[in-house]
Order: sequence, then structure tokens, then C-alpha cells
Amino acid sequence: MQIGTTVGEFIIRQQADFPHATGELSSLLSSIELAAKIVNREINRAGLSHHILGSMGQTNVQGEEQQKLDWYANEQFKLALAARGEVCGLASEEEEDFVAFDPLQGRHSKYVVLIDPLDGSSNIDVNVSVGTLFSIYRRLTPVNTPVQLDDFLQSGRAQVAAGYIIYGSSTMLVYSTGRGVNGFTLDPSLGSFCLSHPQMQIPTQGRIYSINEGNYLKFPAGVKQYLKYCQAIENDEGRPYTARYIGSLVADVHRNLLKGGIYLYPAGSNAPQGKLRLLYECNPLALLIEQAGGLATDGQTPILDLPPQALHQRTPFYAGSRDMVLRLQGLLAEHGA
Ligand code: P6P
Repeated sequence: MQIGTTVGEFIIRQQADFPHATGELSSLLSSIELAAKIVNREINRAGLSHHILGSMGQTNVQGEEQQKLDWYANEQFKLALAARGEVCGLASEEEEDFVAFDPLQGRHSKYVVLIDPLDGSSNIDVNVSVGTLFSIYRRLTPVNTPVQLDDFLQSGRAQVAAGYIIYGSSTMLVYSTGRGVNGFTLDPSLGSFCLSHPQMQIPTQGRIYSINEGNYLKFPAGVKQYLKYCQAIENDEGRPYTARYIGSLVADVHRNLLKGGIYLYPAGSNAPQGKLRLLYECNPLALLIEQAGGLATDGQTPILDLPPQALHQRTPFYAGSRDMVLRLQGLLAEHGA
């Protein structure tokens, strides 16, 4: 597919292979594009519009201080996804429970969406890249009935599509519908996301490890052994590796996806189950990473195979280049996860 192809053209050409496609998913994705462009505009001028910077003076369901832009992004994606009728419900990091959309608008809506509308938002005040994460499923319950919690608690393997938007030096939409991973860069002069990274593949080996070493004393023994391996002065595989940790999940994973590397957020005494959320952070990234040839695991089980029990459940998260994740998993098995 030619560089510069817009998302809409890309989907039409992909659907040429799938005549049964109804266009609903492409319409849903274009809702996400629209909301992303609106959020992008506010992020880009956040320093100028003080009503949008800083904290809401309240905490979200996670107990985290809610930024004004968190809430703004949540509302924009909710409005865009509710407007066209393909989506019957939304679960969000910013909402304690799932939100059922007006059944009249989505008479035959067959999708549910889970979203982290603005991950890493505390970085906005210091002009560091942030991201939106989304995960799309077909509902399990019949259309024209009220959406249920079970519609959202599906295995990551059942995702129809997943992706992220990274609001960085450029703004990109990276997503997969299960047929590879493609990256689209926003062309501000056109107001369109245009294909810039077709069929993204993560190198099987990399030299970058991303982890918050401030938590070192709380890491499992296997993680400590892996860091020792990364930092050893050896000639093989380019060790010692390079530590790169932005503290913004989408930015760290995006860099590793392009250059090779591993992102680690272990469980620890400060986060007994890990910090990252399974449904709307780890599952969408795990789909992309696996589709790009990498691995994503909780240390023992592939992320996409973890059984969801609750909307906001957390999990340890290790993801990236295949050989790096396999080595880490071996050390976790040998020394303790
Ligand atoms: P820590 C941001 O709050 C976030 O959810 C991710 O974007 C990021 O990777 C992680 O938390 C950073 O967490 O504990 O290292 O500050």
C-alpha cells in the first residue's frame, strides 16, 4: 500500500479482500481518528489554554490525580464513539463503570470499546509525549439489548482491533485489525492520518530496556537478574544495553516497536499486581506487539490469554522484542517472578 494513503482509503483497499465487511469497523475507526485530532489540538496548545492544563483537583477511579486533559479526552472519545451508532458501550480508565450508549442511536451496534483516553497525562505539563490506547470487541450479548459487563470482560485474543495514538513530535495512529500493524502520521495540512509505517515489525532482538529502576528494591529476583544481564559488559548482542524510560507507556512501547527493545512493569510491593491495566493498556499493546512479531507476557502467561475479571484489573507487563522477552521469562522462571 502506498505511503500517504489515508486510513479510509487503506481500509477500503484492505476490505477489497473481505467483501463481507460492512464498513462499520472503518466508520468506528474514523470516529477514533476524529476524537484524536480534537485531543491533539488541545494538547498542542495546552500551555496557552490554562483551563485545560493541570489537575482537576480530584482523583479518578484509580486514585490517580485527574488532569483536566484526561477528562477532556475522555469526553471527546465518548462523544465521537457514541455519535455514529456502531458502538453500544464504552469502558474507560476515567470511568468507574462502563457507559452504555443510547440504544436508539446504536440500534444495531455490535461493538464495544475500551479506552485509556490519555495515558501518561502528567507528562503534558512538561511537554513529553502522551498517548491514547483503545481496544475494540464485538459485543457478546444480542444487539438491541442492554450492553452487559461481560461484553467488556473478554480475552485479549478476541479483540477485533486495537491501537494507540501517540501525541509526540508528530501525531500517529498505530493499529491492527489482526492483519499486521500499520502506522499513520497526521498531516496537519490535510487534517488526515496518512500511511507512513506500513506493516510494522519489531526486531527480534534490541538494545533498549525500559523500566523504572527507582523501584529496583521491589523487583522480583528474575527481573533483577535480567537487569544484571542487560548491564553486563559483554561483546555479544551489543551489551551493555541502553536504558530508556520516558514514563509514558505509549511512547516507550512505540520506540521499542520501531527500534527493538523491551518494556518492563513488574509487580512489586508498591503495585502488588503491577500498575498497568489489563483491558485498556496491556491488551491493545499486546495485540500490536504480537502482530508485529514480538511477545507480551505477565512473566508466565501471554497477556492476550489472561482471563479478565474486572474492568480495571492490573497485571505485570513485559513486552517487546521476542528474544529479549524470552530471555526475561527464562530468568523469571529460574529466579522467581
Ligand atoms: P511509574 C503513566 O501514569 C503510566 O500509566 C504509563 O504511561 C507509564 O509507563 C507508567 O505509568 C509510569 O509509571 O511508576 O514508572 O511512574
